[in-house]
Amino acid sequence: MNAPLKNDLYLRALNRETVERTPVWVMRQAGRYLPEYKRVRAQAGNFMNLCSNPELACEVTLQPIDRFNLDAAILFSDILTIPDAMGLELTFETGEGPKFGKPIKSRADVEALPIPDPNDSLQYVMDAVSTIRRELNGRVPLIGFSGSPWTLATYMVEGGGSKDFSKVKGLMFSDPHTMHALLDKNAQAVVSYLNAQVEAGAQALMVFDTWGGVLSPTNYQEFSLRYMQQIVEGVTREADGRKVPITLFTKSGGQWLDLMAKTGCDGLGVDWTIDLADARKRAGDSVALQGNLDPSVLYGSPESIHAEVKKVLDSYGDAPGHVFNLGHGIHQFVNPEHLGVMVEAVRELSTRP
Ligand code: 1CP
Repeated sequence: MNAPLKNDLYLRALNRETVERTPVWVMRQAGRYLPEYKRVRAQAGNFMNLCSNPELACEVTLQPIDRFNLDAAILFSDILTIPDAMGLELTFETGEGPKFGKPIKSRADVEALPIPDPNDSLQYVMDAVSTIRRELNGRVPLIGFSGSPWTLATYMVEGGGSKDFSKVKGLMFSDPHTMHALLDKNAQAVVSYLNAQVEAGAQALMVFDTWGGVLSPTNYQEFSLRYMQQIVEGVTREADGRKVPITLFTKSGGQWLDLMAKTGCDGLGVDWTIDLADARKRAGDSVALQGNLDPSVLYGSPESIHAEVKKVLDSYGDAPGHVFNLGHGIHQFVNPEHLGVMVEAVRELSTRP
């Protein structure tokens, strides 16, 4: 049996309940800006060794919780575990980002892709989830996650990161049928992967659509949003008698928050290119919002960080349903003490009498 939750601010805020103070966590909160992360990463040898060792994955997940008392933990893993389990042969070369040995090149490649059984080739992720949940001992909720079908497809077709998305967009425009077959497989794989994470102990879910914002409005709906909708409809929404909220985050997707809210998700991640007051108007009252401090604010002085945090809190206003976060992942060269300043500012400025 897992321990009862001592701090459920994050879950209550996503449910748009009134909370004593605004909960805060940070995308990529475990990672290279933390010296204690770099030590464990060096011990593991490479990034995938770190992800596939449940004890080490648990250790780095808890590091930012111990250091900053954040209000949610996020599983330490990566969105690219799914394509790796599909046989695309993922490697991370130091300083170079992800690479696939066998990227998707043809219709036949898509047809041959298996939908991985999460309790087989992805069992290491489920072991990390259950280990982290046990070690958290009810301190804060654990967020499970995956990439969106479109964002996964960009890496699978490009063979790694990309600047212009020429291959994946080339496929999308020249052979939309094959593109849809790939996205449908990815969506099925994501649903069973997220459901297995909930089964293993994840208490909330997040879908990272990092590259949805590179699409035109109509193509965003057809090639990204539609498959996130499939995920919202397919995932477990309750476990142990409590709602399992799901948050969708399309980077550069501020103009589509209304459409995203209509999927029936619980929360929307918002980047820093839209004011939270506008974001609320667009998204409506059916969802909570997560965000949206510009990650580069953490390069500024403590005084400027305090002032920028205040602007974000003020732009959301007094209504319930705000989860404080950066508008994208924390940068690797940020001074960790500056994140401490941010977290303290959120606590101080958002505490309600
Ligand atoms: O050498 C290292 O230590 C690798 C750096 C690193 C880390 C710390 C990578 C490689 N992934 C991660 C962890 C990670 N990735 C988490 C852990 C949990 C946490 O937030 O603390 C999460 C949620 C992700 C998700 C992820 N991976 C996304 C979506 C979110 C986002 O930031 O946009 C994406 C796009 C990836 C792909 C990826 N993995 C790693 C890198 C460097 C990249 C980006 C590659 C590119 O530039 O396209």
